[in-house]
Amino acid sequence: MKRAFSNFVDKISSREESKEESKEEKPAQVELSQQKESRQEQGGGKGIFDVFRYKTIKEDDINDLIDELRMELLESDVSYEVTQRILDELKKELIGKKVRRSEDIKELVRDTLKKSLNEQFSKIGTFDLLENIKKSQRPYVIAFFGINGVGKTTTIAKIAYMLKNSGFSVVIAAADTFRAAAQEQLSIHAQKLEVPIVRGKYGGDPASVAYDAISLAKKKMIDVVLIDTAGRMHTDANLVDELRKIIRVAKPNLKILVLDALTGNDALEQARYFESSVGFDAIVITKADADVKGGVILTVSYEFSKPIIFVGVGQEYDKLVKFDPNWYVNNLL
Ligand SMILES: Nc1nc2c(ncn2[C@@H]2O[C@H](COP(=O)(O)OP(=O)(O)OP(=O)(O)O)[C@@H](O)[C@H]2O)c(=O)[nH]1
Ligand SMILES: [Mg+2]
Repeated sequence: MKRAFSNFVDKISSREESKEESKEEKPAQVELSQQKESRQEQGGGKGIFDVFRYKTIKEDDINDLIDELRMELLESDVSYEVTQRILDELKKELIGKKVRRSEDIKELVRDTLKKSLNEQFSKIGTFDLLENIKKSQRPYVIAFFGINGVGKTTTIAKIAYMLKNSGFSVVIAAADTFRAAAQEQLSIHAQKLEVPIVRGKYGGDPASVAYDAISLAKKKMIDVVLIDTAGRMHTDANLVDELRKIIRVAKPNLKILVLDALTGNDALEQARYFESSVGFDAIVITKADADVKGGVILTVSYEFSKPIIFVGVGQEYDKLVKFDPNWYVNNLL
């Protein structure tokens, strides 16, 4: 299995070219197979020779290939449960299917899997942040949360940069009043990005920081409020209550869960925990530039059916890309 995320940045740039190529190739292939099919039909239709041309896939024909895929998905950090679910569905779809004897079963199995993963991502749908902001009332409020160190603050800075470049005005709410240096860290970003920031006092009430930033946005007609929050886990009971309060007070248009690609299957536990405590609307996956396999994307997509809107691919402000399911599936398999 290819490593989905390695060389992420390089692949992003070559992606458009390969898309163009495949666009040009496909119609020819489809045409060819259609011609072949109609020729076969003319030469006897569904006659007695069908048995020589077609066969029905049996479990034994695909068991080894399914085992191979199981290893690959698990090695890519897709969770065990999701791997089982995906492969059970794949088996159901393939067993009993009538295929040409000449058909390459290995290729068919992979293509069928790719198709069903793509269908899952289409079912979830994509989320266009800029479009969503455009059609919503102002200010548009986004709250970011996740466990310690996943990249919340960096992602906020990247999104502030992107929004500014797209012509939106932004204010950042530094509602992490828990970690000593959090306020300063965000102030440095705000200064570099030249966006206003509402700061809180160390140990102060983070919900009131969010409230003040929203009030400022209303007063100054600022388009978007980005709320940074302290990293927290389920063991931090006080911090969880505090996050609930921030959400209650800020009533964000969008609640973004930030997950670190490097955490692999732990990300699933984190997502479950945040879903049960405050709920979330969308996901950002960070640190995809590290040499990770990226199965976490498949796992959380199957478990939560929430869109992954961005993927962090580096520390700089411009290292945030839209998640492209098609590209991801093609690189995972
Ligand atoms: N390589 C890489 N590093 C990242 C990415 N996103 C964040 N980081 C780094 O991850 C580290 C932690 O990032 P922060 O943004 O401070 O994380 P946080 O979630 O706000 O952390 P806490 O506030 O302590 O919970 C920093 O060194 C960031 O530069 C990314 O997409 N790629
Ligand atoms: Mg932070």
